Amino acid sequence: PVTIRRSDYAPPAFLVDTVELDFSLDPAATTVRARLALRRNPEAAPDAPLRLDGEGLALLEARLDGAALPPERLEFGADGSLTIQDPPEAGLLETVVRIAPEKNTALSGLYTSGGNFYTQCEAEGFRRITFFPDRPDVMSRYTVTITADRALCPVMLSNGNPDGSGAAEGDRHWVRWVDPHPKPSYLFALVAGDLVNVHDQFTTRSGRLVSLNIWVRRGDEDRCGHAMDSLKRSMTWDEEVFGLEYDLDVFNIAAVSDFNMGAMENKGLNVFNTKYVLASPESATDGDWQGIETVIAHEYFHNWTGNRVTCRDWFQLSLKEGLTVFRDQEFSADMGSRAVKRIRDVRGLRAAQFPEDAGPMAHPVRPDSYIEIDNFYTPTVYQKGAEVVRLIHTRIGPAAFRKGMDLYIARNDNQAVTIEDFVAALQDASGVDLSAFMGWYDQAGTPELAAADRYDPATRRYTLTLRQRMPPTPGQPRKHPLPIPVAMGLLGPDGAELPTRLEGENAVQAGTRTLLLDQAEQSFTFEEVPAPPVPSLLRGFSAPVRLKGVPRDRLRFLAVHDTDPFVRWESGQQYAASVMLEMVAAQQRGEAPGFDEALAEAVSNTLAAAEADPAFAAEALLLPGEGFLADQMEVADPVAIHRVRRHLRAEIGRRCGAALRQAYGALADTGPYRIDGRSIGRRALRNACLAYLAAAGDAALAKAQFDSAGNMTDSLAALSLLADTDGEAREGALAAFHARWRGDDLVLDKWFSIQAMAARPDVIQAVRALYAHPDFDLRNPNRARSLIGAFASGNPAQFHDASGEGYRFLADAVIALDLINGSMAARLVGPLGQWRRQSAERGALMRRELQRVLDTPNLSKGTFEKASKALA
Ligand code: DPP
Ligand code: ZN
Repeated sequence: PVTIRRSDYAPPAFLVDTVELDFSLDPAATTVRARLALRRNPEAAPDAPLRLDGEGLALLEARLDGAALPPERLEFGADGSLTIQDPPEAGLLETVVRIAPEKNTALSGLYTSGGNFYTQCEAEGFRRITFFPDRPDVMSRYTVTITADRALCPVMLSNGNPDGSGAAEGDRHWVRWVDPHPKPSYLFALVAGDLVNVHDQFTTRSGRLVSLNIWVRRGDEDRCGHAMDSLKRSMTWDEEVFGLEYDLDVFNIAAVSDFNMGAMENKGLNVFNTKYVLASPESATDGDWQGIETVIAHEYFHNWTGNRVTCRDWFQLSLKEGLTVFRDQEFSADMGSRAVKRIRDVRGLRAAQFPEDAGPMAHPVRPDSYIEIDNFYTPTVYQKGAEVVRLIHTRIGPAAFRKGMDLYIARNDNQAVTIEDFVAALQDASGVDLSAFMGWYDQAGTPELAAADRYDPATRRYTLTLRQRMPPTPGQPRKHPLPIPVAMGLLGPDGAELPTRLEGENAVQAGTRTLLLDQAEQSFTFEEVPAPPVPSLLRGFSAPVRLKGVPRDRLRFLAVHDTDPFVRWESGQQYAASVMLEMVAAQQRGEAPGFDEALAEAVSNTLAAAEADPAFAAEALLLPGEGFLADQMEVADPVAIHRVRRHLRAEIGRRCGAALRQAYGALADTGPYRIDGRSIGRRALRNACLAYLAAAGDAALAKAQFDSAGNMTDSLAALSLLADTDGEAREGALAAFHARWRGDDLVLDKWFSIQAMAARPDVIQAVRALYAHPDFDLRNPNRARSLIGAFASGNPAQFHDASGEGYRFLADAVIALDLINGSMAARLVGPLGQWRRQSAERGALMRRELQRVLDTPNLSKGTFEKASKALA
């Protein structure tokens, strides 16, 4: 497989101003006629060849300006591409190809799902539909005509606005779609089939009436309300916050149950995984409702950050993804509790991105090279990319950021640009030199931040010294310091926030201020500090770094007193993590685990104050996750971590039983089911209490909740606790859940996941049995993730079982899946790559399985890249 390098970028040889596509749909044999108005790119080398990407296409016809191209002018590449010999400077190239959508199990290009047609073209799926320069810097205007059997495909959709329809030969009919906006091929979409729509409308600020439609299978119409509401809220928010309006007369969303990703922002025709569209109170959890709001917003926001202004090449992926995640995070923060949203996002970043940065696939937010671009739709490109945008936002402030965004869009509209173009706009609008921030895009790894301080009572000066250090990552042995905005404040001995004045400033500042650490080490001296303060650092998690070495007494103090809710939460978590890591060490030495009273005290305090903000209290009650703890150990010990966490939960459940039971009872919902922030927070808190009580041995309460639950959140919370237990209640609940929900794929996914993540010694056998279950289908990405992904990523103690059986299962599944859908297989192989963090024995077993994957004939290049980099 070939490595593509960012430094090799060259402009496209030919541009395509317009594309006309005629589809004649048939599941077994679809023909695609493409007319490309080509011209040589004045910015490319004058003799660059006319090479069109293609993959698995059967070419039926090729004409240039109306004349058939003789075979000697057509050169086919081993990768499926087509090169036209002696190309003209400009001309109309017409090709006809045949493809078989029903055989397309990779779900990239044009495929069928439940008898309907869908496309997925990002990143390189368009070449599986027609011959084309399939790269984002070729932007074209598309006219798409679709013909199909009227009964099979009553609905036929593509990008842009509708432009006519009519009868065709026999039982067929046609529709035409015209997209007035130039776009790259990865934003092309086609959806056709027997679909029904939920309709609404939206009037933009400047008066454009937009028809909104969500297209689903018959029977799913009544589960689209939340997605539609989320869409309208997103449209309003983008107008109000960024001044960005929708630019077509229709906005279509189509939901499909076979989908590799969460959703896709195709111009005017978003295609969504059903998971992020369909929701009813009975079938969706609170997490699902929030996921829908976020993903709908994310894809909608791409219309400007991604579609109108797109990426020059795939190395710039974070230009659209990091920025759009930042925008959807801000949207969700505005729709609910900003503090809780931030806590959740940071939790997610640490669970997925920090380990990636510390593992074999560590890469900068803007990677330098790749073999398979699908492997770079990562937490680093998305979540860390969003953090980097946030850093700049923090550095220049919201008003300058908005000015910078306006400038970015004004300068780059309808163009394919780079991350430099983005940073340049923010720099020019703010007047702040942002050049050093490019380091965040180009350097992989998570910086470590440490603080030391000194208070001098004689001069009342307080000096805070901040240090950064960055461990090496694959291919980047040496790192340079990055600019780290450290939002901070000082607390007095009584816990009150002190006003601050830095040496050289004339006036004191109240509240949070931001220090910029841009050297390896820097000292900041505060004057007129009345007493030795406690510093509160990294408020709101102002940079994606690991803050190390805060003493436990300060963590306890900050957890109670800090004015910043993020630091309050964080300090509690860090305190618990430090205690738990010590318990893990004791466990490894064969000592009794012990118990730190402060943890029970913290739970009691949290419960006592929970009424003010139940969602925050629920976050504070959760102990640090097993992955988070493993990530802080030199050599992880997943089994010991799991035991310690279980032990601690049981102890807390026992010691705080009365308070937990009392809170559990008081939080019971009496009224109708509601999904507002407060109701969601109350359910989260109540279920956190239930989890502690169950850990302490009270399975009856979980069973009672399962039997009486009126919504999926409560039902699933109880079921996941029962799944950890032994005996009849467990079997009965799992059987009842299956019987009730076997017709609902999204809910059945949860049934698989719960069993895959259960804390039981026989999970591997159970997972193997579920793999053979009649409801399991390896070809459906959601189902594959729900079993294989949930087990390998969500059940570290069992996945890392000393027998190596967990590793063997994952490798078996990856090898089987690679034949069907290489991109999904590559995604799932990841956990085996973390072998360096495991003991020598586990590491050897993991490497053996990686090698077995690598030795498989005809491995997809994506899985090859993941497995070979993991072994390197
Ligand atoms: N569908 C993916 C996303 O929206 C890739 N663009 O992030
Ligand atoms: Zn995106």
